[in-house]
Parts: sequence; C-alpha cells; structure tokens
Amino acid sequence: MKIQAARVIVTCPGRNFVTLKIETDQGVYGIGDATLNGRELAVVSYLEDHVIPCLIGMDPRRIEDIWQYLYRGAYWRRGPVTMRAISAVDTALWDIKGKMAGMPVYDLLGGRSRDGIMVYGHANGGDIEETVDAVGSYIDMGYKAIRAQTGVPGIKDAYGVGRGKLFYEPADAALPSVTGWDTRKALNHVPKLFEKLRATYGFDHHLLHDGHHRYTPQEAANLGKMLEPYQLFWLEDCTPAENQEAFKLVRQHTVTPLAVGEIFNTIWDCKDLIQNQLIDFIRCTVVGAGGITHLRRIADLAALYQVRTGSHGATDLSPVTMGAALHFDTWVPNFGIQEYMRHTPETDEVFPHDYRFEAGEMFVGDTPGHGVDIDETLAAKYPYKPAYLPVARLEDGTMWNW
Ligand code: CS2
Ligand code: MG
Repeated sequence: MKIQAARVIVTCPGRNFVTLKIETDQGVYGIGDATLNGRELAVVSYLEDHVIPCLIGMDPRRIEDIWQYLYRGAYWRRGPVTMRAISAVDTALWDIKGKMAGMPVYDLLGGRSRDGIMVYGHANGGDIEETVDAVGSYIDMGYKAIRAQTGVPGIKDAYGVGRGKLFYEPADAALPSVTGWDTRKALNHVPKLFEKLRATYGFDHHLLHDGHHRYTPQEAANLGKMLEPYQLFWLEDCTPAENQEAFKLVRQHTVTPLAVGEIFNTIWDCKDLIQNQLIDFIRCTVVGAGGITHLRRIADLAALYQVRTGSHGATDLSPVTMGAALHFDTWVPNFGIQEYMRHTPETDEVFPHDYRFEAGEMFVGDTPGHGVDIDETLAAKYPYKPAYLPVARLEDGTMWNW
C-alpha cells in the first residue's frame, strides 16, 4: 500500500482552516487538521514544500515510522509549525488505518473507556451580569461545565469577551487589533464574578477560568487563593509556562486546580510540570502536539502522576481535530474534560462529521476512521482571509501577553 497523493486545502468558512488530505493507491483517503491560528500559511508551505514530497510512495500503514521520520528526520525538532504539520499527517494516517480496518479510531486505540465526553463551553459577557446570564444559558443547554470570563471595568477588550454568544472568535482582524490589560483591575474583579456565579447557581456545575498567560507567578498565586472558596474545576494558563519553575510558586500557595498546555507542542514541554506534580490538567491537543501518536505518550506520562487530560478545543482547531480529539477522549483512561467551542454552521457544513452534543457531553459515531470529512467543493467557495489574534498592551503602552 502506498501514499499516492497528498494536498493541502485552505478554506475560510467564517475562519481559516488548513486541512491535509492523503490519498492512497487503494482508493482510501484520510484527512488531518494543520491549522495554526494567525500563522496558517507557514504550515501550508511546510507541508507542501517539505513534507508532501517525502510522503509520496510511503506505506501509510506505518504511522509510527512516518511520525519518527518527520520528527527526527527534520533535524529541527519541535515548534508549532513542525508539530502541526506532523499532526496533520498523523491524524490523516489514523483516519486511513481506521477506514482500512473498518473501525473507529477509539477502537484502534484500545476501545471505549466511557460513553459520553464531558465538555465545557465558553460563557462570556461585557460585565458580571452578562456573564452570569451567559452561564445560565449554558446551564439551560445542559452543560455540566462552563468557562466564565468577563469584561473588566477600565480594561479595553479584556481577554475572553467575544461579540457572539456561542461563537467567540478572537482572530478578528486583518492585522492584530490592540487590546488592553491591567492586572490590578482584573484581580479586583474576577473573584467577584465567581462569587456571584456560586451565589446564583450553587455548586453543582463545574466552573473554569482562563488567565491567558497574563499574571506573574505571585499574582497567579494570589488569584488562585482568592478563587478557592468558589471551587473551580481549573484555573488555566495562570502564568506563562516558558519558565516552568514559576508553577512551584503558584502551587505552594493555592489548591485551586491548575491547567496548562494549549500552546505546548511536545511531551518535552509537559515533562517537568507533570513529573513535579505542578499541574492537574494537561491541555495539549491532537493538532497542537503531534497528532494522536504523540498525544497518547503525553497522556500516558500524565497518568503516572494522576494528571488528567483537558484538550484544547477552541474554534481555531477544525472539526477534524475535534473529531480526532473526541475519539482520543473516548479511549484515554485519564480523561478529565474536553473544551468545546462550537463552530459556525458554515464550518460544520464544510466538514461533515458524526460527533454530536447532548446534555453536556459529546459522543462520537462508529464511522470507520475519525468520522470527519471535508466537502472540497464547498471549501473552495471560502477563500483564505488573513486574520490575526489581537495583541495586548498595558495602559502605558508596554507590550503584554495576549
Ligand atoms: C483559549 C483559546 O480556548 C482557550 O482556552 O485560550 O481561545 C486561544 O486564545 C485560541 O485558541 C488562540 O488561537
Ligand atoms: Mg486557553
């Protein structure tokens, strides 16, 4: 069996997606997601110019060997561009293997560990009242877990506050828009949101919050401590994770569970945080961390330390990633939660899929492979549109972490 052709499809049904389609000489094909929000075309070139020429003629059944070939063979290891390209190949190959075997990917991995996948949605609002209402509507939709973000008085476009209620989309401009940040104001405000949420809805639902890399370790520790009475499911990206020692300081001061990893690419980014038991949830996902083959290694390492998975699932990860992730989640023993930001109806149409949402959980179907396809004719109607994530600046103009 041989890989006969592979091509990259770029489409923008409301937002940009990069998809790799691998075709075999036996008529079976597989697809993988290679979307890197705001830097999409770098991965397109990486795949078209440097990966696809090597793939032609290879045996698509050798998933592990092809993974090692692309990782070791590049010499330049890791990084978001390389690892997204590897992930797209890997995901497409698992799709092909599933189709060949007549089995869904979760069965190839070892079978079901659970029926439904608990997901969390994003509730946000311009102020506390609006966010409290938004959380209420997620509860009405059946969600068991909800991420809550709110606008902060005095901060221009605080992180996490979108325009739409269901389709929060941060990459919103042809050049990065400028948002503001002020840690003091956020620290005054965020605990009040959770106080109000618990007073309004009680403690039956899981609540989550994303710090989006904004706080210093000391500030993050302070926030975690202030949030303790509200029993969060997790506090995410409370401080940047390049210097992982920083999490020691946070950990020493708070029992609020910590989640990190949506921008990690490999097990090497996760290793110290996991082995030193500095986090509770690892946020790596299929597209971000080298596909199913590599994510499995990360989850197995995490399991040794009772760290659970909590895969990134923002709208910039295509339905292909969502499908593959849900198969992974259906199997992985140390599953925690899955993020689920809904895609727009246009996106769902371009990527027909068999996963579905019901009562706060997602369910995968039994279609062989990962169960997500791409309608290429429809995809061609939505050409690429440059779109960037915002940047953040402090009041005096200093660049901060968006
Ligand atoms: C966020 C993301 O979902 C999350 O937790 O941090 O929305 C993130 O900002 C985007 O994926 C960036 O592309
Ligand atoms: Mg996040």
